Amino acid sequence: MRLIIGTRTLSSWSLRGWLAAKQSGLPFTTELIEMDTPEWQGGEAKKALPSGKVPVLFDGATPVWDSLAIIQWLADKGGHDRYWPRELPARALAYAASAEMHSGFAALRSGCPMHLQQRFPNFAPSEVILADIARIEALWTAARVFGAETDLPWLFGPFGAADIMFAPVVFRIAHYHLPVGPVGRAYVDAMLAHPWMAEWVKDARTETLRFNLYPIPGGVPA
Ligand SMILES: N[C@@H](CCC(=O)N[C@@H](CS)C(=O)NCC(=O)O)C(=O)O
Repeated sequence: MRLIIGTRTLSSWSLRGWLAAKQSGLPFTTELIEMDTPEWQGGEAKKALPSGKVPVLFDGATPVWDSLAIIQWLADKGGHDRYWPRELPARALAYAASAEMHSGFAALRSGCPMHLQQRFPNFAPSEVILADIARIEALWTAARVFGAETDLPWLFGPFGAADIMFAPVVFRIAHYHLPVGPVGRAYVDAMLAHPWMAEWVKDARTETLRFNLYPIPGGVPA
């Protein structure tokens, strides 16, 4: 399998696709497209992707695009238990929370873009960003009722699809110094220490961003 991603520093959706591929336990290669270039919009690289966006997983000649579809494809191949809780009430919450993350939280996304080479110590979150964070922490708290039945720190116990979907939020909370309560803090700390998250950050910090509008004003090196 080949996974097409964007720059690790900026592409939050690519992080999800990559974590999903890692979680499958199946062999895959990663190919990075630099989207912060003048050639990207309207260029051949974009046209070669079904939706013009990353991540895309090519399983042989079959393309699967969009992070949630990639998770589902890999769950079909590698086993749903690798991604989704086995107990039905937990599974229902994991599906719903992941879908809510996939389609929601616009204020947090646009107000706090993922940037793994910068931190924003003086960032002042708006009311709508704080409301997004409160809702996310409520979802995490509900998930941890199930997760706490295990010795594992991930949302539903074993690392899975919901953790993959919320992974970029963890970086946003850490880099923009967003306020969270004890449940959120413990989860953020656990995720930041996860070896795959650390590997992604390490690789991100080697990237040179050439053409985009970054660095974001107010940021200091991470
Ligand atoms: N819903 C999609 C979102 C994918 C997405 O928006 N990817 C961004 C990068 S993080 C992209 O490829 N943008 C390039 C463009 O729009 O030109 C998913 O879940 O994968």
